[in-house]
Amino acid sequence: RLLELDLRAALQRGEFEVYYQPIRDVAKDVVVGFEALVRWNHSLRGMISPANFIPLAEETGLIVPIGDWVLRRACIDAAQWSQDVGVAVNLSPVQFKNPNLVSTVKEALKASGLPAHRLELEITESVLLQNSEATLSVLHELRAFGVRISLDDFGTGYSSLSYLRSFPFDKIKIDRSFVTELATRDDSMAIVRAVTGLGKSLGIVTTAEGVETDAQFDLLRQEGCTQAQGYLFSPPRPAAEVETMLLKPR
Ligand code: G
Ligand code: G
Ligand code: MN
Ligand code: NA
Repeated sequence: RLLELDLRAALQRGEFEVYYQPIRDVAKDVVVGFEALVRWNHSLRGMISPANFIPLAEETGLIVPIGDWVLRRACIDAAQWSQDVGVAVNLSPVQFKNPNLVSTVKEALKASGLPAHRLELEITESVLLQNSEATLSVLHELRAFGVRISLDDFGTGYSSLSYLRSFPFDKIKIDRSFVTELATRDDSMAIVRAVTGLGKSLGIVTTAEGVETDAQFDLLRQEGCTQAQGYLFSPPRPAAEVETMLLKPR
């Protein structure tokens, strides 16, 4: 069983690593960015998925120093890439309770030299659920600074549509669960069509997550979805492989 002590030790020992998954522009069929996804390279247990330690990190508050580290690492990495593509970093709702979030983001940009417009912060609907006034002001401040804000896992939480009115998101990420059944279920197809249409009407980029087949990709292109991400192109890979992923034709 994982313990808080293990997480603290991992941070001190530098056992966390950031992997990157490419995000492709559907119409142009080129890589336009990468999502940063943390991994724990445990000395005894090998690579541990964030699904297995993020919940504990959130409960113990350690997601704040871990999330800060991921953010700084991702900005430093992205500033070194040969192309000016974006980098998307996931933010936990717990990180919004930290009054230093805005200054942490500004510091990470300044220290790395990464222009603010290349950083995207991915938040889930649950972020907007908690004390929304403070959260909204943080989001507005970040956006005013030039950072882009994405709504992650769209369609899986509660009253999704109202959130699109509460904040001017730059991007909607269509949850994998809808994309998986795109070619096999009419209702999933209808939902993806509605969300891409919504994105077009509102002037918001749409990104389909979890694209695994050519059939799914063809349907997304047909519907005018802006971007796609998934195993069809590449799983998340170590930072050293970013340049190879940038060059890889589909
Ligand atoms: O990378 P995937 O392999 O297994 O990630 C599983 C889950 O962990 C996803 O929901 C993803 O959003 C989350 N996750 C991955 N990296 C981070 C991170 O740096 N911060 C936060 N808060 N969540 C992350
Ligand atoms: O919650 P979030 O969207 O941040 O999580 C991204 C998660 O989705 C990561 O765990 C990542 O490894 C996973 N993922 C990315 N592409 C695919 C895919 O094509 N299929 C599946 N099953 N998972 C994917
Ligand atoms: Mn995400
Ligand atoms: Na997601």
